[in-house]
Amino acid sequence: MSLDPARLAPMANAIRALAMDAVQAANSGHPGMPMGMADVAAVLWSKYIKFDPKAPKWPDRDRFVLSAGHGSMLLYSVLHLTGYSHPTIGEIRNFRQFGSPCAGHPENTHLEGVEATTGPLGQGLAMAVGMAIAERHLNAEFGDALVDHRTWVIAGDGCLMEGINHEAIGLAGHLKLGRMTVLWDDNHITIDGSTDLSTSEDIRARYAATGWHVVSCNGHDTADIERAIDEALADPRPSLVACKTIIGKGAPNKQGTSATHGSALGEAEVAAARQTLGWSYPAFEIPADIYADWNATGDRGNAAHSQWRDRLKASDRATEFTARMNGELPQLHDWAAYKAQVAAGGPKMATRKSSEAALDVLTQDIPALIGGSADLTGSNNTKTPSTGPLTAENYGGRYVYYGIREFGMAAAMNGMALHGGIIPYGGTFLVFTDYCRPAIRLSAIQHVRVVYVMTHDSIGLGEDGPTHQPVEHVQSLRMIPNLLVMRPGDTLETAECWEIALNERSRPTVLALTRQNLPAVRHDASENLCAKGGYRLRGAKAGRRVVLVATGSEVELALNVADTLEGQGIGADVVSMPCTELFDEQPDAYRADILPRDVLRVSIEAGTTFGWERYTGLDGLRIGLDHFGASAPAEVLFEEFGFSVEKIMPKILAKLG
Ligand SMILES: Cc1ncc(C[n+]2csc(CCOP(=O)(O)OP(=O)(O)O)c2C)c(N)n1
Ligand SMILES: [Mg+2]
Repeated sequence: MSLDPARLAPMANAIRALAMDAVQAANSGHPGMPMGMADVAAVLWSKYIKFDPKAPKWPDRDRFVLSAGHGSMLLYSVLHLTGYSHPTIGEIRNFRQFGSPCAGHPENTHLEGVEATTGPLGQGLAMAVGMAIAERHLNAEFGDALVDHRTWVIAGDGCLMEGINHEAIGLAGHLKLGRMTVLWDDNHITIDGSTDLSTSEDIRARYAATGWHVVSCNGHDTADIERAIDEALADPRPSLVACKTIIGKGAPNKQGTSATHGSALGEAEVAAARQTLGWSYPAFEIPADIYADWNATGDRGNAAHSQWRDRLKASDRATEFTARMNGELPQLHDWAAYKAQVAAGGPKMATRKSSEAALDVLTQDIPALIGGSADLTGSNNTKTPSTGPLTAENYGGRYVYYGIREFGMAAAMNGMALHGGIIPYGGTFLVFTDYCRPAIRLSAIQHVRVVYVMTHDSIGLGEDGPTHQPVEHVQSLRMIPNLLVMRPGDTLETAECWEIALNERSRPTVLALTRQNLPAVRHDASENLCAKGGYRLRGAKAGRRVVLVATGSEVELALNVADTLEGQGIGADVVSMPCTELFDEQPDAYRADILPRDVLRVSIEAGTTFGWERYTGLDGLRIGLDHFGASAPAEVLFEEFGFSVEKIMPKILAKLG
């Protein structure tokens, strides 16, 4: 079927008009990209994207990601015109105003139809790779009848220029994600001007070298766009469709220049654009026949959806599939027994090993768990017998070898979680959270359940030295809102932290885990005490004058310090604080009981002390590491840097006076 160019032109102009008028009304925003890609969008939704505005979340819809998130008005226009209940025209009029779901950049929490929060360039495309992985995996598991959709991306020059693009397309090419199509807004313009200012790269050659199919088209010739997309769909590889466009197309004096990128066109230019486009309607008014043509684009998806519903009804796996897509956890058969066994005691163990032991059980019971590591599988202990490799030959596997692509891994995990049906976890060294921090931040903004398994969490990793030893990382991750940062102190706490992370449906978690062995510090699994964030691990025996608050590997040290204090008749509580965020959410009375003000409060954590004043008070004592580590065996480093009973005792005694 070929589309009718005469019908597509006014449909595209409706996007152009809404974009330039909304940006003009807000006097803020980006008209150039929506105006430039309007023709491509009209073709894409008219013929290709499978969507149902009446049921925006049905699991077998195509996923569309606007990676060039600054062009948000393109997406808002399409959602409105195709008949999603939101955004309304009123909400579009309020583009970029407080309370409007039409935020400056698309936010997945604001509108159905916005599959991912985008704006940080490059990450949208990288998340789409995760969505495409999720689709193939669930297809392998549930079959064509239930899972059979595509992933579409609109990306700009910026998305392709960012470093993460290399990681993302490398992974997609390797995994042969042929159902992924990227439409590149090849307009030769970025904010500073022509792309000639900053790049001479042969993007087509780079994509081809990475295992992608590449095709070009004139992004303003709808028949040519159609030809190119048809070719992309026919090719088994993931496809890059280079759409040669003019940024701000339709604004007669500004099109083709960066002036249209990120500011209102101005009243005069908007009026001139109306002339040029032959668009005689007032701002925010769309003629009924154009609405009707846009609305009709949803008919294909609506029909596909109803056929899919029939197939779901007929499927003997309907309940399982629906629960899975709803993100529900199945019954955990062996978990309680596992925790009881751990509480009974065991050998000294690194918490990365404790995490592996927990994952052994959890991956057996929870098929949605898809693991992976950025080339540190043996160090992160992320692979279990239940998770075979997920490869181009076997998408049914449950372990992704992400390669040395930390940022790409984190973004792909966001995409998998956004897709639904998958709970992704992935590992690297904690110090390299810096390499994926922008995606961790997007996990938090997007409220997705992603678990970061970050091992080698302090100087305790030893000989690899300061480049590999996290110092500021735990504390700096705690600063990210809506992110749980957990530093468990033994095998039981690690199990509890995993349990919390998996039950958190709208928050990501970072697990900070040790390389070095730790003894068991708790032997009662009757209540998940980590869920309180911090709890009294051991109460003072003598009159309490000190509360020691420690996390992770330093809990053992705190217990030893407490023993020594008690030996001198000084009562000391030991508080284990695996997760400050959860502790902060406890009632005042609980927190006051755990951290009383009338005693000396001492924090012990092998990381920056910055921020621990919140728990020790300014008059408390903070034992930490406010400088980089060194290359030496772990025990030597702990001793040298003051993490020993002998070095801590005099500081406490001096404070007690
Ligand atoms: C990671 C990141 N860096 C910088 C920006 C700021 N920024 C927004 S759009 C843009 C230029 C993008 O150029 P292009 O993708 O070609 O978009 P176009 O101007 O063609 O619409 C920049 C630098 C951003 N949003 N994200
Ligand atoms: Mg551009």
